[in-house]
This record gives sequence, structure tokens and C-alpha cells, in this order.
Amino acid sequence: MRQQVAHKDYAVAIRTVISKMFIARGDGHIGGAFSIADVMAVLFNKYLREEPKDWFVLSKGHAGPAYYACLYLEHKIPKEAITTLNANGTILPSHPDRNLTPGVQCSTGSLGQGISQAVGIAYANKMKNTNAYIYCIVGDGELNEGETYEALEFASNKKLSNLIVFIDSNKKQVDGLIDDVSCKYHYQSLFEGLDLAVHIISGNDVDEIDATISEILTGKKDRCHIVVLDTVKGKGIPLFEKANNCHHVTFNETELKELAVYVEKNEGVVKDVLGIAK
Ligand SMILES: Cc1ncc(C[n+]2csc(CCOP(=O)(O)OP(=O)(O)O)c2C)c(N)n1
Repeated sequence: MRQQVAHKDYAVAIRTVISKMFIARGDGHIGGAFSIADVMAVLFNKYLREEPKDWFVLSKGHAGPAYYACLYLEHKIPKEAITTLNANGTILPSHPDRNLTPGVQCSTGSLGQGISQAVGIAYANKMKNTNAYIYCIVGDGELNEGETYEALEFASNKKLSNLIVFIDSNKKQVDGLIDDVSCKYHYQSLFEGLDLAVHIISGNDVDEIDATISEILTGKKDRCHIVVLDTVKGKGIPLFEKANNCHHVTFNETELKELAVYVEKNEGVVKDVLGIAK
């Protein structure tokens, strides 16, 4: 296993690489990519193993750039690709495609379908008696898709203790607040009602995320775990944190400048992470 870096640095490196992709492209799903940078940092920096082969499924596939940033930091994709996000002929399409991008394990983007793949993978691994874990990130807006509950019912029925599902509760989806677009979610009772283990934590706090995963991995293996991440959409750059809508942004001059400032400030951290994650 490679040496770890500080989770906080890894998260900053993820946001910096995403910013580079968006500057080159001129637009992107920034809000939901930045809100999950901290959980992605903990997973890629510490938990995802090659042997036994763990699985990572980004069910909210529009946050693909966050996934690509991790794969770049893990030396799976080349530097030249970073400036080609969603361009013709790129290996980095807007949403993850396992046939195009080295290291991507599941193609996602149609909301509800990533979590459905994740439960299937977890069930197959359970039947084969592997020690692999399946980590899946689902959006809170994605929970508006009925398919997510069908998948979780299956996870409950099959007691998929090798599956950890993170809900990115950033409180906003594409066209407004979750509470307005659909309904207010009472996560504890909602998921306990499905007989799943529920953890509600600060989703932009790397230490709390790390402690929660560690507790799950060392605890009783009798059911699937749901970790609700209380996050901020656009977390990391105040301009986007405060925006009413930063789901998908075509960046104006001020926003591009803000991204460039972030990149300039944190380029050194990316180099440090790349150096250690060799
Ligand atoms: C089946 C399906 N319906 C609609 C969309 C369009 N869409 C893309 S992102 C999104 C909102 C998702 O909200 P959320 O899961 O909260 O994303 P986040 O705020 O975390 O980025 C929608 C409706 C889609 N990708 N797939």
C-alpha cells in the first residue's frame, strides 16, 4: 500500500485538479463535484484497495470530474487529459464511462442506476465470499429516483454488509432546494425503516468521515450501511458555496478568475500528493 498524505491535502488537490478541468472546458458541474471532494479524498487516500479489489461507484455521475481528479492523483490517467474534459475524442467525458477512462469501474450518469449496479456488485462479491468492499456515492437529488429505493431494498434483503452507501446531502439539486423539488428527507427514519444502519455526519470533515468508515469496517457485519454526508454544495470556494445555483455553471470572467486563484494557490499541494501517491 502506498504512503498516505493528509486527507485535507488530498481534498484540496482534488478541488484544484477539478478547477483546472473546468477552466479548460469553461463550464462544469462544480457544485456536486466540490461537495464530495472530502469523502473522495478519504476513500482514495486510505480505503480503496487493489487487493482484494474494492469497488467505487459514483452513482451521481455528473460529478465525474471529482472521480477523474482522484484517478489523476493516483497516476491512472495522464496529465494531458486534464484539459480535455468533455471535448471531442476525450478519455474524460462529462459522466464516467468505464470503456473510455482507465480506472473507472462503473459507467454512471443516469441517476439511480449507479446504486443499482453497486448492489449487484456487492451481492456478487458476497456470493463469491471475497473480502472486497463496495463504496457508492449517491446524490440527495438522486434519491428522488424511485429506483434508488428498489436497490436499497435489495441491499437490505441480502444483508449486503460489504456495501457502504454515502448520500451527499448538499441540500440542492439541479433546479432548486431538495425540500422544494421533492420533499424533506428524514434520513434516520427513512433508512432505518429499510433496516439499514444509518450514520449522519459532517460530510466535509475528513476526520469524521475517516472515523465513520473505520468504525463500519471494524464493526458487526450484518447489514448495509448508509452514511449521510451533511455537505455544502460548491464547498471550497466561497463564491460557489454562496451561489443559489452552482449545479452546472458556464463560468463568467469573475468565476474563472476565482478558479484560477484557487489553482495558483494550491498547485504545490497537487505536486506533493502526486509525488507521494507514486
Ligand atoms: C435518470 C436521470 N434523470 C435526470 C437526470 C438529470 N440530472 C442530472 S444531475 C440532476 C440533479 C441531481 O441532484 P443531486 O443528486 O442532488 O446532485 P448534486 O447536487 O449532488 O450534484 C438531474 C436531475 C439524470 N442525470 N438522470
